[in-house]
Amino acid sequence: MHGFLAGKKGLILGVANKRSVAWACAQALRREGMELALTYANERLERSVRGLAEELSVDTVLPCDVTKPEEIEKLMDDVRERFGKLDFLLHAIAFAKREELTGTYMDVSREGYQIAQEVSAYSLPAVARRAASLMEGSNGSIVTLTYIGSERVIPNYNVMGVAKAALEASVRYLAHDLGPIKVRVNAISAGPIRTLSAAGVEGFNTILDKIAERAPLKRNITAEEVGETCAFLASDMSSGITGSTIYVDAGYHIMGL
Ligand code: NAD
Ligand code: IMJ
Repeated sequence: MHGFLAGKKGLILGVANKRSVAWACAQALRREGMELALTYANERLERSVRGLAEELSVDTVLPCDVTKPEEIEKLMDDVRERFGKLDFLLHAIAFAKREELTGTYMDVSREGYQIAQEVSAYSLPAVARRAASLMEGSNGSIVTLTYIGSERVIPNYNVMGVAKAALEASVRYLAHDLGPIKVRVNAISAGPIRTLSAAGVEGFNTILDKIAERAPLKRNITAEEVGETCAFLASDMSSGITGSTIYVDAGYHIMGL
């Protein structure tokens, strides 16, 4: 298969359904010739993810709930067996309890804070460490997804904003750790996209309207645009970029007023 990712092998964590940002990334990576493995978080998602994998002629579909260390271990063993090496890892995972994503941040519970951090932030170093040994000597690339709620206050994003701040800091520390073995680590800060993770967010339509009004490009972004940037960061075209957060947000983040 031709394309600028031909010969590369990638692992994608975070496909749930057709709307998932990770699915748009998978499509772009596959189109450019990358061989892929997809994971699903639990049995409820297995059918959906297997169906999507089939659409892209991806035949490696493996379970991985990132809160279970033995599942991460098993995943990387299976990837080693299947692929022998790894060139790319996409981390597109976030979770907080729904009750934490409304009201004041101040009222965050100890448990709610821990869960958001564990699933949305700790999971990156947890998978990166195990993926890194498979990436040695292959100009590897690791990409995660973040949101501007890590740097500015977005009402209701609350504990997720704090977890994304930790995630972005992790990108920098991981870039420093893995630079010597030529593995790059970057984040894409995406504008709002209507996915399962955005469903039920209070005032989501109003947020989309405000972005279209204020962002330099006067519109919202698509999951496909995130997919294209993901393919760029996976490719050797981005060989000089590591530790960065790249905005795919129609320019919204530059605005002051
Ligand atoms: P999504 O709901 O499709 O994806 C979230 C994924 O996280 C799902 O596949 C889910 O299975 C997975 N997940 C949750 N808990 C997990 C666990 N314990 N183990 C393994 N996987 C688990 O929604 P999405 O919008 O595509 O989200 C993907 C990423 O993009 C998230 O990190 C999100 O914060 C980020 N993001 C989304 C937006 C947006 O507006 N949708 C904007 C910026 C960044
Ligand atoms: C999420 C909450 C509040 C405001 C929000 C979002 N805005 C956007 C999102 C403005 C764009 C989506 N986003 C960037 C996320 O990272 C979502 C993470 C998320 C969503 C849910 C919903 C369902 C649930 N738990 C969740 N955990 C994390 O139960």
